[in-house]
Amino acid sequence: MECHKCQNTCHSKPKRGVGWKWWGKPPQPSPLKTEPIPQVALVGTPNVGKSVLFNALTGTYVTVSNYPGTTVEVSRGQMTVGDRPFAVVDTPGMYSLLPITEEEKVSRDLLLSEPVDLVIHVVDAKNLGRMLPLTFQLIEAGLPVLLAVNMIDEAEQLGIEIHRDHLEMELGIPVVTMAAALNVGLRDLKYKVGDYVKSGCLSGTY
Ligand SMILES: Nc1nc2c(ncn2[C@@H]2O[C@H](COP(=O)(O)OP(=O)(O)OP(=O)(O)O)[C@@H](O)[C@H]2O)c(=O)[nH]1
Ligand SMILES: [Mg+2]
Repeated sequence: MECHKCQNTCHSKPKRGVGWKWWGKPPQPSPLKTEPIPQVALVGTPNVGKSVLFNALTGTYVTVSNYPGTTVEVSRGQMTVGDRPFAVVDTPGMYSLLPITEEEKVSRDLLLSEPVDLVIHVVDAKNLGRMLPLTFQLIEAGLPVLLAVNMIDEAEQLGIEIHRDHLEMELGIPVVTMAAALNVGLRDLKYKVGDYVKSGCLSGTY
């Protein structure tokens, strides 16, 4: 007979009535009640600084894997805002929600099939006009969008001014100006993400 204690064949008999009944199911630990981790997706056209921002937000513990059924890589990590963890996903560059390339298709599919609580649309401050059409598409798709106007360092050097308040008013979404490569504006970005969680919707003055 197989021993209930040592899993080996021996002659010790299990004591009945002690602890859980040896012939029944062991007591199951009560499932821990955990809050779901909100997911933030970084999206935008190629070369706007999504991956630099992703690395700055998440640090070193990231996983890189092919999106199911494709050879397109997607990076996933975690960041903490206040004391709350967030899942962060870095999507491949996309110009439109109507995909042409495999990368764009992956980004579109990810946004529409995964539970994404907040989309951070990263744009290049030097080329706002070319990038805002995607912002409108994301908003029209019903996604909660935060606009991260990146590379303000380069825009400033070219004499381009970004009127953040004006953009927020016109678009009706929160806007952050930043230079991810220089760690400028990251705190403001995290603050706005935290606001989103606290209020249940994106908060601000817009
Ligand atoms: N000057 C400046 N350069 C930046 C900033 N953020 C990113 N870059 C640079 O922009 C280039 C592109 O950055 P990535 O993070 O790879 O861009 P991406 O959006 O992930 O590009 P894809 O993965 O191709 O979609 C890199 O050379 C970065 O160093 C910034 O705030 N200021
Ligand atoms: Mg990238």
